[in-house]
Amino acid sequence: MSDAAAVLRLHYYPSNASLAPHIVLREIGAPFELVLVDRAVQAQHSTAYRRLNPTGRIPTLEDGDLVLWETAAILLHLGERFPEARLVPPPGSPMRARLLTWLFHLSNTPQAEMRGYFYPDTRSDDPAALPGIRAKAEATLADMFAYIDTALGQGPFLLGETYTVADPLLLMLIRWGRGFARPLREHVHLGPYARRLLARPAVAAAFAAEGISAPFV
Ligand SMILES: N[C@@H](CCC(=O)N[C@@H](CS)C(=O)NCC(=O)O)C(=O)O
Repeated sequence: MSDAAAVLRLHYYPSNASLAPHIVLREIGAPFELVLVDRAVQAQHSTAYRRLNPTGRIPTLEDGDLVLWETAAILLHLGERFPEARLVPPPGSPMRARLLTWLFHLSNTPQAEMRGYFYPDTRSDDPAALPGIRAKAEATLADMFAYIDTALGQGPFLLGETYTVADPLLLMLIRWGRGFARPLREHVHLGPYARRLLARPAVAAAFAAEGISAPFV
């Protein structure tokens, strides 16, 4: 069990899946440390990093003695650990169930599909197949985000009036889709939503700390 005074340490790489928990840490306002996992030297596969996170993926959160990986799990953990930040609805409530639905959906479905777009070489050893895999992933993602855009509607947030840990996750995915033939920001609701989130001081601070410059989405 971690205690509130334990050191929070987020292992990150700029604009990777660590961006969502990074934003949440800044929303919470508790002290934390950022530790760069230097992908330029494949540090995510180093023995030292894999000791923390055997999947060799980013992010990892250290919360005192607790070591946690999987973005959505980290988001939920942070929300529960700092209830005063009101970033997760109470357990057992209908809103909590909706939050769980979005966290699981966003990470299992569009986020997982993004790997086909960014890392098509993980899906085939045939170099000639890679452009087709990438294009198919982009088309699948366009369908997924058309649904998400409709579900979001006017929002203002994914769960309606309440900002939750699911919002930085969706913003991160919108950012990742900025290079699509139809960038995700061009969906009718996703664009204004992303701009709304980017205006939050915690979001701006996380982007700045990671050295992310415009275009943000
Ligand atoms: N389901 C995992 C996926 C994490 C993931 O794929 N992270 C990417 C960066 S965005 C990564 O570590 N890529 C490096 C690699 O696969 O070697 C999570 O959400 O934490």
